[in-house]
Amino acid sequence: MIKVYGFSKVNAYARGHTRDLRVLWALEEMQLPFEIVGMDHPAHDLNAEAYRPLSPFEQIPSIDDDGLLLSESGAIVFHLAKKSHRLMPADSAGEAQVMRWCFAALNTVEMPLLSLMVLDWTADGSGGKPREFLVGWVHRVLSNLERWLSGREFIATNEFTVADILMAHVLSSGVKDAQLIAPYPGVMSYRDRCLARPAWQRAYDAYCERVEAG
Ligand SMILES: N[C@@H](CCC(=O)N[C@@H](CS)C(=O)NCC(=O)O)C(=O)O
Repeated sequence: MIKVYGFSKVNAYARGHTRDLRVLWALEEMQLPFEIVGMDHPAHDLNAEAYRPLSPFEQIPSIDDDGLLLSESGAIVFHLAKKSHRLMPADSAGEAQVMRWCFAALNTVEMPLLSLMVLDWTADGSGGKPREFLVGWVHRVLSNLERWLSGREFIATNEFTVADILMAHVLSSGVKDAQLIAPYPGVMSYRDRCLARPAWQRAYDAYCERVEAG
């Protein structure tokens, strides 16, 4: 049985947005059986020596799939898709497109969104040039995404894939300021279409019931 290491307790700001939700969503979509190992962030469960083989950077999510230890949300959902033959095309050209968009979600899109979020947490509010630069970077990425999504239902192929899980999660958890995404109706409706899936709702509701804020 797949063991998923996910939060049991995490600070209130992060609760509901953490990356274990990507894995839990994928597992719900794939209908794979799993058990959760709850990790208490304030109690430093992630920093335990025993956890390092699963997650070298002491982070969530990770999995133990019958002895295969994996971290990195992108690697985990990709592995699960290959294993279950779900949310992944059977042909290698289709698989390459899914891989392309998994990397795009985590590298090209998440990077500017996360950088801006971190600046806004840590800055004194004066903004200035660094913020102006990051906002420009975010708009460049979102406007290109808007163009790509025009006439497309999903990001990588005609079907919903694990790339959509990563992209939709990045576009929801990575955007704290609704004004940033407001000029991109195609991106917003794509994100909302993905988040309307029953598997996301089930994963999110179970997470909210289980994970404490602290
Ligand atoms: N690149 C990693 C990032 C994982 C990550 O940032 N996890 C956060 C939670 S969403 C975490 O464990 N933070 C706790 C910490 O770093 O102490 C992935 O996609 O899985």
